[in-house]
Amino acid sequence: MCENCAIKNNPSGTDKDFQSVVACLREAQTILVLTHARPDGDGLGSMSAMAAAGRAAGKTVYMLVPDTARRSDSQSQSAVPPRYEFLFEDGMPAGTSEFEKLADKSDLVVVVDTCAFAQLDGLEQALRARREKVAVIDHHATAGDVGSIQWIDSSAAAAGVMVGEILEDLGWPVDAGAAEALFAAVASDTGWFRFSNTDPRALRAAAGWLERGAQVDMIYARIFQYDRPERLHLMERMLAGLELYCHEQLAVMTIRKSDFERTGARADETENLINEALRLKTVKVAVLLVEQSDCVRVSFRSRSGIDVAALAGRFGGGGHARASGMRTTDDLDAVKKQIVTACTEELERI
Ligand SMILES: [Mn+2]
Repeated sequence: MCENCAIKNNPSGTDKDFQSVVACLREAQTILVLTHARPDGDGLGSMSAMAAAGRAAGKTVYMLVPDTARRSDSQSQSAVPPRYEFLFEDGMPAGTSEFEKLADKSDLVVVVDTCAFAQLDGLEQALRARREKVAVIDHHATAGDVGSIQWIDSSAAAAGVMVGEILEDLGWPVDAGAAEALFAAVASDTGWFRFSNTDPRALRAAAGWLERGAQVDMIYARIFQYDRPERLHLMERMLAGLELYCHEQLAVMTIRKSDFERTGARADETENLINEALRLKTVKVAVLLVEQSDCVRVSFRSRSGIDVAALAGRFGGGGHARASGMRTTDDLDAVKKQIVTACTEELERI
């Protein structure tokens, strides 16, 4: 079923790329799967499903999440945010310090949901040194050259859709747990099937995961109804500081170090908060600036007409047309000013 949509609908990736990744996975006996730093549901769900299915197929599979940022930015114990811990009941992913050891034990290193060294904190050198055995599965428009084999399909709603198609082709067993991880991946990146990237390919894949036993209400509760009061208080402060520009078409929000200190919220608890600004009917572009210990992280979302991947690109970032991001070590207020100017130019153009 999935093969029908997998290959024909990927204008930016090719059938050959898909087949190359499948062939490497089939051949490898020991595999290290990793995703990007500050991981989201798509990266974590894709990684978890690939590990579970690979192990069920008799492979040895290790998982890893770069965690150098975590040490400075949050008090949490792991690079995996608590709302996604249910994806790792059989064991948590390793951290950056174990990369070389695990990569050298593995025949294949698979990077999911990113193709940018900027998202793989602290691993660039070690990955480059092993490039010949690195494969990438990603759906971001801003592609890098992390792997010697790469299947990049920017038309895929989530990396989870692509991983599902790969597992289907490999014939690796996808049990209820793996199906849940894939569903969580796609549900996260589509905002629970609300964003414009929601397409028949993603919905058909999701239906298949339900058939395999994924429990939708449980996944929803674990991802979206798992907040601590600290996160709601952080949101309260963020909304209190909401600024609107360009006839209310541009929404800008900030979360400062002092907001984390006052509320006790963690850096990972800012995930999805930017979407709150899109409740406003006039807003076409939303920007959230988050001040962290060593940098300012900026997220962009757009509703239509504006390519925020290009906007973030002006500041050295990237991502998707409707969702992108960047990082800078400049002062938050100075960056905000530059971004408001850039967004205003874009909004005046359309
Ligand atoms: Mn993704």
